[in-house]
Amino acid sequence: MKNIDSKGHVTGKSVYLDDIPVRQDTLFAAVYSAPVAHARILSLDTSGAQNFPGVVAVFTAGDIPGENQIGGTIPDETLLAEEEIIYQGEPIAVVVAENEYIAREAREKIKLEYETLEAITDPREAAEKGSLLLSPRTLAMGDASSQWDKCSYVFSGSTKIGGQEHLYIETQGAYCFPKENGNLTVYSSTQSPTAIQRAIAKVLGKGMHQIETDVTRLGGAFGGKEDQATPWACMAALASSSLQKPVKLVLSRQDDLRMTGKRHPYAADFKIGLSADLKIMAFEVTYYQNGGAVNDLSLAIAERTLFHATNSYYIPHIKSTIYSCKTNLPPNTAFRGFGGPQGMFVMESAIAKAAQELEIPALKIQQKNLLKEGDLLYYGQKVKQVHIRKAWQTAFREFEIRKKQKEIDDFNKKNPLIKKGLALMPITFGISFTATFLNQARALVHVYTDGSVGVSTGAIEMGQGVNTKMLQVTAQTLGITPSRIKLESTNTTRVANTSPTAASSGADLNGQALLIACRGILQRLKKLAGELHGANASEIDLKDEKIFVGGQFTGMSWETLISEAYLRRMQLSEIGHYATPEIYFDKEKKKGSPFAYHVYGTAMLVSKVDCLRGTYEFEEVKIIHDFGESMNPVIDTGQVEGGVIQGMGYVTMEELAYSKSGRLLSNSLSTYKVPDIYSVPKVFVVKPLKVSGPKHAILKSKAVGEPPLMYGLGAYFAVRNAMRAFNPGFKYFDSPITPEKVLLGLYEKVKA
Ligand code: QUE
Ligand code: MOS
Repeated sequence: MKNIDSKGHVTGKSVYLDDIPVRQDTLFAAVYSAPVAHARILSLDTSGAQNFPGVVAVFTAGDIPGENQIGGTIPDETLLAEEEIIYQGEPIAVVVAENEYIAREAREKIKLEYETLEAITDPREAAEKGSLLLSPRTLAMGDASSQWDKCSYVFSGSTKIGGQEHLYIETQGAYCFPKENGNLTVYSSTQSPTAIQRAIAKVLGKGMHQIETDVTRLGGAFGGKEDQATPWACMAALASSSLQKPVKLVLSRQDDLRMTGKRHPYAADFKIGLSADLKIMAFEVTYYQNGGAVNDLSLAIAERTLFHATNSYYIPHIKSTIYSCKTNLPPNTAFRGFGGPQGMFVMESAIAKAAQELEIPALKIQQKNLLKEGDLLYYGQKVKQVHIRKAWQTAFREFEIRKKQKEIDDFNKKNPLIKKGLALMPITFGISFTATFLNQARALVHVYTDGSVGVSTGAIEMGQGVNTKMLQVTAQTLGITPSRIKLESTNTTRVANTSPTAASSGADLNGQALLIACRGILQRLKKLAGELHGANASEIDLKDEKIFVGGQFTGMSWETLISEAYLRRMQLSEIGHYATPEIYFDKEKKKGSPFAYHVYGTAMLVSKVDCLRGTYEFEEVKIIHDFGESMNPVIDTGQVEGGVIQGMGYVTMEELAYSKSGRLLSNSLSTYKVPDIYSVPKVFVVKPLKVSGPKHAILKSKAVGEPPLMYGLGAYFAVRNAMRAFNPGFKYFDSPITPEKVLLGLYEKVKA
């Protein structure tokens, strides 16, 4: 099954927010935002903008009829700043004009007087000053502190890992229409239509039932539109509701880069203890998460960092602590992996450090400590159907790792200025929202009298192919051809109380709900077909649009059966509701089984570093990935490929730069470099691990959105290993490992 959107995408016919035909009386909004990162507002004068020709209105905090509050998890985030500015780019006013050019020009006329306050941009500094979003949290198993004496080797170190810009192709935006009786319809580029509905209701002092959110598809999101699509939709709604006109607000790329949060930068301290035979006996880690100015999703993200602190390894004694630090940066937010990459990076850094000190390849330590069936993860979950060893061994065999390493060593001996490096990156990633209540979904199916079918779910199509998967579930379950099925937009009026499409679980949760809905209709149809053909419902099959009794074609088609069902006044619609069974987490005891299952895999990455210039490329990336039983190998392989490249960019070339005063310096694509087609490895192989899929995965096809990103972390270690062949003692542990840093590291003097 091809992605049902591919034709629309390549012919330019797919409809995104900016493609919705604009009603003639539409007004356009631009956001006036904070020029500095931390300040007390003394006065705000919007008259210059108000009087600008073509401007219709300017809105500030005082114009909000409901609550000036959009915090998604805790109420700590204003829609428009009131007395204090807490990050550069924080929205202060919304200028509404006849067109967006006027709105953007007019906002420059706003006058703001303020008293600058000291800005914090560094998470360690924030922690020292007690600037935290929440008191530090700890997860533990065993007693790490009592183990150090018993270990043969103990190493400690520190590392930093940078943030990452989402760079969805479609920037943030919303288009809001006033409806009768104070109701509103908002089109938004969001992963969380219900969050938008809820926030607009709160800001306008309305009921959620008065707000309808509708989403056809997004031009990418990667977590950046989970919480942070909300402000723009609320601003458009505020203006639209007040002026009773359609209002469109779409961020320019520069505004988007400057105003929105990114993946959280982290700093971390670690201590790792190993036995003589390289078993990791104890691990202690403290993370400093750069949360930005408000919570957003930082606390949920911190939790996932703790859950992924051990990556794919069993460690009997471990203690992990995280400080979610409040800084004067835009609120950092969800990004593919959701805190997992940072946790796993620190674990791999600790192993790399130990390997370097012991003068052995890291893979010896990695291999010795991989999880096995029934091992207890330190948060209390027993791993079942654990495939990490199988993935590792398969990669070792199929990619001939030993031979490859030998080739690389020989190459490095012969070439003084070009060095290659190999790294293996195993991944183990938990699937489910860690907040159990979010693991629910609904789907609505209508069968029309001509036998065609309309499907609505809570899933947002953001390029990941979830609609194609939903169509497959429907076609397979009802036994009809895909062309009869339409995937409707995601709309809060048709499917209510949706969880964000996030946590890699969009297809699982919505697919299971859809399966339940389809089976409800199917059951009634089978009963009817049984009555019509003098058979039991259990003997009926619907396949290829035909009705079978005991495997024999009855001569009746799907269309005829539906029309018979309608004439008998049968219910041809169904809502399916799904909540992932069994998962739980006890916040008091800090133990539980939060994940429906884990996704496993192993990547081999080979880098080639030019030791004169500090530049590098990747010769090979080969992956054994656990798809379970993929329901769509083309889509799923695409998710792995995209995720790996995004992860490689994260730890190699993508470098966010802020000034000391909290201004984003890398505020355009000429100063923030992302991977392009030339960054793709020369040899790029993704092979499925041959395993069966778990029952909680949709049709046993495992979640695939986030896990592959973490393979990309291996790029950092592959470059490092190449650098060590040139300068064995260099100590660099921070990510990203940009060409500039590589060059410095290559020529760093080794202390005796
Ligand atoms: C509240 C939460 C969670 C959340 C959003 C909330 C939560 C959680 C996720 C999540 C996980 C992985 C992702 C992602 C989101 O979102 O617990 O985007 O990749 O795990 O509002 O408690
Ligand atoms: Mo999430 S980082 O939107 O899956």
